[in-house]
Amino acid sequence: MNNIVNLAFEQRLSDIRKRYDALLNMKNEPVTPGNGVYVRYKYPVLTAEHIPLEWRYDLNPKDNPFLMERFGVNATFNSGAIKWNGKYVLMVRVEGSDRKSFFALAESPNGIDHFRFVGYPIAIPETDAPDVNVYDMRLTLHQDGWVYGVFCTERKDPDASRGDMSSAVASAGVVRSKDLRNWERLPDIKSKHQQRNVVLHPEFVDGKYALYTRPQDGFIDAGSGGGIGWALVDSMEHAEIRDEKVINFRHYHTIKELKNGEGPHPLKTSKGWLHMAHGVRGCAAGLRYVLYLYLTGLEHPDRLIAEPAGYFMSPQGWERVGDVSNVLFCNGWIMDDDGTVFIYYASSDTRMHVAVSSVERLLDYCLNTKPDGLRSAASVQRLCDLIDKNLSYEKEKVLIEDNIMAEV
Ligand code: M1P
Repeated sequence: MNNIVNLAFEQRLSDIRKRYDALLNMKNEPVTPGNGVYVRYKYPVLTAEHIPLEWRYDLNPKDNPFLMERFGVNATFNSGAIKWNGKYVLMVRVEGSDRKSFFALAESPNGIDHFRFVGYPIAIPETDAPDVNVYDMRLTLHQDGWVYGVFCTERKDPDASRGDMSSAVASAGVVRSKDLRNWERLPDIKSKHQQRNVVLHPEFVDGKYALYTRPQDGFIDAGSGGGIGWALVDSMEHAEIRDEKVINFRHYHTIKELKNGEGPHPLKTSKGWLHMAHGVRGCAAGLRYVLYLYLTGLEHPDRLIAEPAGYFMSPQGWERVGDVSNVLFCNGWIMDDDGTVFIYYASSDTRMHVAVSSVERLLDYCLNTKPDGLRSAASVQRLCDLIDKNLSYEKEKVLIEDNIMAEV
């Protein structure tokens, strides 16, 4: 019997390893021609199936004769990103089948495939008030030399009524590191509102640390918080958001009418700070999360320069389906020295993808796409202007071609 079990164990392990190796070594493929702004890649860069076998199984046949999973992973999504020692590194939100999220690092040599988890999951030191759930870390290599990770820490609402097992309080937790392996926990950022999607700007502004914030009335509801906020704080060791002003507003009947939130920290470009954010609207099917871009001043990262109408990316095809369907979320991107931008986005709170663009293209998109006119008539006008432009260009082309023919 033991022999039979052992043979079955070995066979199953070999099958599982083969499948796992094939997944990790799979080459990704660009989906061309795309829309000219970015190119999506066909396969997700990380899924629950990418979790190392040593994390999921007890590999000792005596203790786990059926070779069953001992630790279930539900999803790998909403990842921070950073280029580190030449590798493309993601700080992944891993969600166990017990619904608790935690962080783990995955890296790739080229940014588009061969991502693999490294080392152990990250043990985030706790504060005096233990976190119940931690997620959505944004990584910022700050001018002060530290890599900061700002994430959402969630705890049960102490004012929840008896029997209410859902109400929670969201705050911004902070860790910092010099090697991405050892993380020092700093006090949570103090704020009079609940906060999610808090992001640290990479440079000092007026000698202070600058934060993108998202004040919200409740755990889910951004309510009277008008959009993405901006706050300067003296120190990250005892950060407190006192004066917060909204720098990117929500508007009626737009892709971000219900709420919005800063994505990763903005990228510094020759034309200004390039921001990625998510916008949320409600519909009969529930909430719909899309990604959008906006540009702010180099000297004044809190001043809007440009914001194209509508979304930059929306869930497509099977990206629309998952644990929380109809969601794209991005909290990590990497800009290479040659201007290539790797956009790491999650679909439907389930898996991670990559799309590739360049600073030049993203700036062109931001500066040459008209802003939202906020009315159907304005959209029609925008479209008619484009059609007119194309028709007159066609005429001009015909004239030029006629002239050339005449000269010949
Ligand atoms: O489920 C969609 C997203 O919902 C929240 O984002 P926001 O605070 O902007 O609504 C977060 O829980 C996020 O992790 C999640 O992807």
